[in-house]
Amino acid sequence: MKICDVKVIVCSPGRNFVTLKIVTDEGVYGIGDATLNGREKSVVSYLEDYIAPALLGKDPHRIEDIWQYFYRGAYWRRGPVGMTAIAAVDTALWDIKAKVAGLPLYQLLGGRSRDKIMVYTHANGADIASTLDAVGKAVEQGYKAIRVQSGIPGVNSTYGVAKAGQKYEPADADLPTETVWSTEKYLNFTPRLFAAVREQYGDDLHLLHDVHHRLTPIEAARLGKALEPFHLFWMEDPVAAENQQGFKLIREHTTTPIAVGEVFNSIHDCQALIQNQWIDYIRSTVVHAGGITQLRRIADLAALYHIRMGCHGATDLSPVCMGAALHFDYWVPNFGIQEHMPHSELMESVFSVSYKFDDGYFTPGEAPGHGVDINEDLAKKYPYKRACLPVNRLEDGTLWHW
Ligand code: CS2
Ligand code: MG
Repeated sequence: MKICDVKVIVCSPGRNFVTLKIVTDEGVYGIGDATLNGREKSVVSYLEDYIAPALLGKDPHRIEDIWQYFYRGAYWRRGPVGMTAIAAVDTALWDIKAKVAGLPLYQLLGGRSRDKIMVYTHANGADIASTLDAVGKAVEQGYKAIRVQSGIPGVNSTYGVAKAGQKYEPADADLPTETVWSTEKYLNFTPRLFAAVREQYGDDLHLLHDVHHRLTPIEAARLGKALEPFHLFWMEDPVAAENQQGFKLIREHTTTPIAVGEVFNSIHDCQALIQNQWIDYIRSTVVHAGGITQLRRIADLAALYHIRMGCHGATDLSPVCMGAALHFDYWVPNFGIQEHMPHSELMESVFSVSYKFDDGYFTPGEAPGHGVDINEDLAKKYPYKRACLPVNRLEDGTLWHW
């Protein structure tokens, strides 16, 4: 079997997605997500100009060798652009292998380790009252785990919170919008938010919270400690992780579980975090962490240190990534939870999916491969539209953590 065609499909059915399609001389094809939010075209170029020509003629069954070829062969290892491109190739090749075997992808990884996959969704609002309503709606939809974010009094735009009447979509403008952040207002407000949620909804719900790298380690330690009475499932991205040692300080002060990793693209980004047991969950997922081939190495390393997986699943990860991640989650022994930010009906008309939601849990479906496909004709109707993530400043204008 040989690879005879490689296509990069860019579309924007409500938001931008980049999809790689690898076609074989036997007619079987596979697809992989290659979306890097706000920087999509860099990955398109990486794939079209450098990877696609080198893939032609290769045996698609040699997934490991092809991964190493592009990782080591580039000379310039790691980085979000290159690793997203490699992830797309890897996902498409696993899709092909599973289709040839006539099996759902999770079977090739070792079969399922659970009956169903717990997911968490987002509940957010402009203030505590509307956030409480949003939590109630998520509970009605069956979710057992909910990420809670709220607008902060005195802060006019909060990342992670939808603008009035709109669905939450962080990449919102042709050029980055600038928002203002106040650490003090946030730290004083957030424990009150979680006290209100526990008061109204009791102790059984799993509650999560995303800090979006806005704090320093000692500030994050204060937040983790203040949130302990509300027993969060996790506190996510408390600080930026370039300095992995920052997590040591947080860890020494609080028992609130810590999750990080959605911006990681390599096992080396989390090596110290894992081996020092400074975290509890790794949030890396298929599209940004080098595909299934590298993600399972991260998971195996994490398992040695009692750390579980909690894959990123925002809407900028396409249904192709979600499908592949759900197969991974079904298999991975040290599974924790999967994020689920639902894609719109329009998005799911361009991408057909086999995965199913039922009462707070997903199953990946039994279709051969990862079970997600793209309708190329429909995709053409929604051309790329540049959309950037916002930039954050403190009240005095200082550019702040992101
Ligand atoms: C967020 C994302 O889902 C999450 O946990 O942090 O909304 C993230 O900001 C976006 O995926 C960025 O592209
Ligand atoms: Mg996050």
